Amino acid sequence: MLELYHAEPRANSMKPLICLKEKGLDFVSHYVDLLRFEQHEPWFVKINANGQVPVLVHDGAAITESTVINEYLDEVFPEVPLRPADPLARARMRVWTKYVDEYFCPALSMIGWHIMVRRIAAAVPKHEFEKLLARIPLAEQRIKWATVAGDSFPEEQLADSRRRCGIAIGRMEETLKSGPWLAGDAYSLADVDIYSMVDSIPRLMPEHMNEAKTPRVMDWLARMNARPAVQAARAMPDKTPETLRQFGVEL
Ligand SMILES: N[C@@H](CCC(=O)N[C@@H](CS)C(=O)NCC(=O)O)C(=O)O
Repeated sequence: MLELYHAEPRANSMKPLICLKEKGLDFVSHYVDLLRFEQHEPWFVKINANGQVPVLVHDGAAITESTVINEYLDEVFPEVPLRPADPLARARMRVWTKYVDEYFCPALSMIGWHIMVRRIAAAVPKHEFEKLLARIPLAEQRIKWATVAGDSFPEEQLADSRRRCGIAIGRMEETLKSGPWLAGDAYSLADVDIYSMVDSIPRLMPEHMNEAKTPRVMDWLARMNARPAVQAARAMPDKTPETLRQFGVEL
């Protein structure tokens, strides 16, 4: 049996949701409400000691890390392959998924936290927030929550993260000159993983991603949006309150 603990169909939660839908795999969906801080509750920390989504549970065994989850799914359920068979194309796919995790996602996440999570933190009364902070298992996440509950990130860091997002989109535009998908001829986990992040860029940083500047990325985005699996993933529960919906970013 496959179970997925996930939040809204965005960012790291979106990656395995698309992968599962592409493969047509049945799974039990466990929605974790990040805005109610369920990810730090003891029952969830028992499933993922980092207190973060997503987590795949396969026949009782928990697998964390969205990129690893997707590679695991592709290895165990290879019928609809999402990793290129050619070793060179597969290496290119992995360079992209590594790039998402190490470069693009941290930059985008800082912007998302600054814009949206700040508002979530501000809505919690101070004494309650202190208690919530104390139970966050990862020190880095505790610092991130405390930062947005305070003055947020310094402007130089935010500017650098915006710059990095622009670099990432530029790199996609360059890569798409030589093939329809990021790893070449075949649609792969590179597309799934980067789509899950890029999705919010036209809204948050339209200067980096638009028809005039990045036509190939816009075309790729339209092809991604048209995929039934992507549409099915996006149709998963989204409990973002109306007031925060316009930001559409994930924690
Ligand atoms: N490296 C992890 C990162 C997971 C992660 O950052 N999850 C976010 C949602 S996209 C989360 O659970 N945030 C809530 C929090 O840290 O309190 C992965 O790729 O799965």
